[in-house]
Formats: sequence, structure tokens, C-alpha cells
Amino acid sequence: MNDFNVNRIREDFPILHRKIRGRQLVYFDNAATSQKPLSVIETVSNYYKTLNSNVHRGVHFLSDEATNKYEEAREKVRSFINASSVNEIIFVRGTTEAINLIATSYGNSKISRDDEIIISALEHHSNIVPWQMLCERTGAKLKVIPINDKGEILFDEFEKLITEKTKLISVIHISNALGTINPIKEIIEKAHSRNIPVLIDGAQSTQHCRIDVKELDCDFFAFSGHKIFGPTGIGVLYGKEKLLDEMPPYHGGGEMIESVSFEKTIYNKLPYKFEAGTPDISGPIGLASAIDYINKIGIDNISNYENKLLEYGTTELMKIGDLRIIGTAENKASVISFLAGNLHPYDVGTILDHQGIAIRTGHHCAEPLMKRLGISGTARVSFAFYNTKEEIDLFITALRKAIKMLK
Ligand code: C6P
Repeated sequence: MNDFNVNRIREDFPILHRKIRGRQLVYFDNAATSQKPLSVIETVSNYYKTLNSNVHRGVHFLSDEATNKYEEAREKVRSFINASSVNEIIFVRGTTEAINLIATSYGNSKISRDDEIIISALEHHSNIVPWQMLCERTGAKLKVIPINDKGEILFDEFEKLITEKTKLISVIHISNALGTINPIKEIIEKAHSRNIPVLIDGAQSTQHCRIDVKELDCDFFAFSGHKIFGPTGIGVLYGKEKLLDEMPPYHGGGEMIESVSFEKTIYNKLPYKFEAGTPDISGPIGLASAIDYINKIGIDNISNYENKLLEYGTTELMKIGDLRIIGTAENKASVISFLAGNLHPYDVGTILDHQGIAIRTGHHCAEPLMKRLGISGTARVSFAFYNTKEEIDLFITALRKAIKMLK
């Protein structure tokens, strides 16, 4: 981490210099969305200033240039996650849309009555509800891998859930609510030994650790641009080409067709088959800029630094009496959920906000997980590589103050 200079990095993020209620902003809500470096903001702004045009349609110069940038962005994403081909990179709105695409397109064509889909107790609503909707449509069944009290999935139980009726396994890589890092490589290996495809919800992992879809051998992988320092409204669905090729389109309309007549429509080839209508164009271009930024810092440097923040934050929080960390898995990313005594997380969050500290409170879109843990929600801090130990100190002081006030 010798060349990792957090103060230098912070200069790249204009919003980090904002004062909130007269105090220096401490932004610890990175799992909800990350902040953007100036290079990303300027890339998006320059797109509209100099490049704005529709893609894959025009014969004119601007359209050609916009199309090239859009497709260069696809190549950048391919290389970032080490996919085999740009045909495996589908631009979508975010993780939520990526999972809905699979649940609808793959689900409707490959899953039927009495088939089984396996998810885990750690899932975000985005990786629960689309499968429930599929089950309602088809009569398939949803099975859930249980977890222990630390927030780790029970691998033995997972193995027992697999049957000859299991048609898909869809699991979260890193829990947004607890920070647990799931053993996805082992899950994928086990699933593949039974010829079952696996979807990984990478919404909370792509910004924290190196993703290599070829090495993981996952069948589908989903992530959101806004959580990896890119714009909102753009995300990525990776899918193995063979599987995507066999799947029917998700949305119908322009761009996803080869030819249309009232008698028959021939669909476009990958990846365009899944990108109906005018896409978000500045989004992928902004996302490519975010990937450049991550590559410049180095994802391994990011992981190492964030692990130090996690360790420091956990140690300092544990010094506070009558405070419980929710989610104590052996393998964790830089997310810490906690409950202070019997104080309501919302009250804690509100008082922290008055001191310029942004955290998230509530069920974190993981209501079944909260139910499993016997709580209604938590206060959650989530760190990014531009956060500092000094900010953790400010947070701890403010939290002690909040606890004193609320008791
Ligand atoms: N979690 C959080 O504060 P979208 O909204 O499509 O970009 O991502 C949805 C999503 C899916 N899976 C996981 C693991 C997630 O964490 C999220 C988003 C945010 O934890 C907002 S609820």
C-alpha cells in the first residue's frame, strides 16, 4: 500500500469536501451508493457537451463516435471482469434489472412447475422477489440456504438442498447488510458438479475485490455501476455466451431485432438481443471511466486498504459498551452493522446525520435476513477506499455522543 495516498485520492472526489450542517461530511453509506471521482463526472458531462447522439443507428459522425465509445465501454467491462467476449456483457440499469432479466428470460424458458431455485438467507430483496415472481408464474419452488448466527451460510445445509429438481442457484457474493463474503467459488463448484448454473449478485463485491468470471466459472454475474464509482442507472449482466444465446429476449423493440415483419421477427445477435430501445449511452461511458479510475488505484490496493478500515472500525466500535456488531463472519468486507443497546437505529442515524455523518439504518432491503436474526434493522456503516481512520474516529466520537443523548 506504499503508493496508496488516501489524501491525494480524496482530492479526486469533490463531494467529500462538502460541509453538511456546518460539519465536514463523513460519508459512510457507500454500500447504498458510492461517490464519483471528477474524472467520471467530467466524462459524463463531456459526453453531453461533445458527443451526444444515438448509437448503432446513424450514418453521421457523432453517432459513429458515440457508438465507438459505447462499444469501447463494453470492452472495458469485459476486461475488468475477465469475460471471454464482449457478447457476454449486457448493459442493464443495475443489479436489480440484471437479476430480473435472468429470472424472466432464463426462468420462463428453462424453469417449470416443481423445479427448484436455491437462494440464501443473506439475500437482498433484488435476489428474492424476482424468483418469487418466477415461482408464482411457473409453480417452481424457492429454497433458502440457512445461515448461522454470525451470518455465514451453512455449506452442509446447502449441499442437502440440492436435488435433481434444482435448476438454478442465485447467491449474493458480499452481504450488503452484514458484510459476509460468501464462498462463491465453492458454491459454484458444488453446483456445477450437478450441472446447475449459478448467478452471482455482485452488487457489493465488484467495488471491493477482483472479479474474474472465468476463474470463478459463474454462469451469470450482476453488478451496478453506481456502487463502483460510476453513474446511476447503468449496470452489467455478465452471462456465458452459450447460455445467453439460448435465452429468449427480455424486452422487445428497436435494436434487439435483425428484421421485423408482421409475420415474423428475427432477433439480433448478442449482446444487442438484450438491449432493446435507445440505451443509456452516457452511463456505460461513465462506467468505463470509473473502471479506469479503479484500475489506476489498483483493486488489490483498494481491498487491502478497506480491510484495514474494517479492522480499525470494528475494534473501535467494540470498545463502546453495550454495543452489538450484527454479522461477525470470519470473512467480511468493509460493511459493519450494529445495534447500540436497545436504541432504535433510526434515532442513532438521525443524530449522526446532525453531526455530518451519513450512515444507513433499517432492514437494508433484506427483511428476511433481519427476521432470521430476530431484529427489525441495524445501523450500518460501509467504507470505501476514500474513507479514513480519522473519519472513523469522528464517527466513534459522534456515536458515543448520540448514545449518551438517547439513553
Ligand atoms: N443495496 C444498500 O444500501 P441496485 O439498486 O439494482 O443498484 O442494487 C440492488 C442490490 C442488489 N444486491 C445487493 C447485494 C445490494 O446491496 C443491492 C443494493 C443498497 O445496501 C440499496 S438497497
